[in-house]
Amino acid sequence: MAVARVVAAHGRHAFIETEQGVRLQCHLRGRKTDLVVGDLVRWQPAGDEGVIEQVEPRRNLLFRQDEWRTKSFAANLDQILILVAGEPVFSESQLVRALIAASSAGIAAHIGLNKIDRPSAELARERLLPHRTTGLPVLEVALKADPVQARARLMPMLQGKVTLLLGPSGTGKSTLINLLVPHAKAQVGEISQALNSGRHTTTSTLWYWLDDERSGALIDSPGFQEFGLSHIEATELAALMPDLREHLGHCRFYNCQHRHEPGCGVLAAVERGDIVASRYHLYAQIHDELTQTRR
Ligand SMILES: Nc1nc2c(ncn2[C@@H]2O[C@H](COP(=O)(O)OP(=O)(O)O)[C@@H](O)[C@H]2O)c(=O)[nH]1
Ligand SMILES: [Mg+2]
Ligand SMILES: [Zn+2]
Repeated sequence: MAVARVVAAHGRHAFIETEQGVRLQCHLRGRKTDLVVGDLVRWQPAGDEGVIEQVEPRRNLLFRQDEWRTKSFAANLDQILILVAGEPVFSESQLVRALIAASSAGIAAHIGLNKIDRPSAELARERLLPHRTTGLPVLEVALKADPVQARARLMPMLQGKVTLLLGPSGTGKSTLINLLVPHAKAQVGEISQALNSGRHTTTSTLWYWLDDERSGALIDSPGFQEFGLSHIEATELAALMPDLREHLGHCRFYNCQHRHEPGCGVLAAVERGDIVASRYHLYAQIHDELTQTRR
């Protein structure tokens, strides 16, 4: 059976791309699972459409989960790029949540700071400093104001890789796609038309090739807001935040939750200023959420 890649998905319906580069509509046989962009599937032709018989095991899967539902972004990723800007002001909580989800899924992350032509970039730069300090790459660009430089800064990181693009709306994701993806509209025209017709008017997650050789790809995805982390264990949370992780292993109690315990190495690091207080507050906030959520 031929193997193909899912380039757009809606539940058990999907667009796949064959190894020859042909895109066609498919549906998944049975009720096994939902399809996700980036999935590799085994399929067979059925009329002018296709039937997916099997989803290959996923190398990784990025998803968010709240009390009520799980929403997958994409599978089999090399990395994520979270695009933020000085305006609209980004939520540190959302950014941290996306980074925690990526870390938990074993997916490398980069941050892109867009609109550095604007005075508001200065404050954003400052807010990103704790991330930069943990070794997270922050690439500064002005996708619209200086596209040549933006391309030069982003392409080396994107080339030959599958990258999921995330970020709040209004930060420049579409601008990035249009700048870096050749024939972006043509690549997904038919697909977004089909997926957005009828009742499914939400914009969808879509796969774009970065080059004609089809070696690198960008996946554009909505849904950065409300980044639920119910799938994370409260006890593993600290290890998923690099600046906290660095101070683990020095607590008096082996099962320390780093909240109010005496002799806690993390709290001591916050005292000393080695962990930024606002970062610790986010930890405490998410930790509360994870210990209170009904499982
Ligand atoms: N000042 C400035 N504005 C930009 C830049 N890049 C994008 N924008 C603007 O930001 C707005 C939102 O961009 P868009 O790509 O639609 O963001 P999306 O919602 O993330 O897809 C648009 O008005 C863009 O023209 C930039 O480098 N500098
Ligand atoms: Mg957009
Ligand atoms: Zn502790």
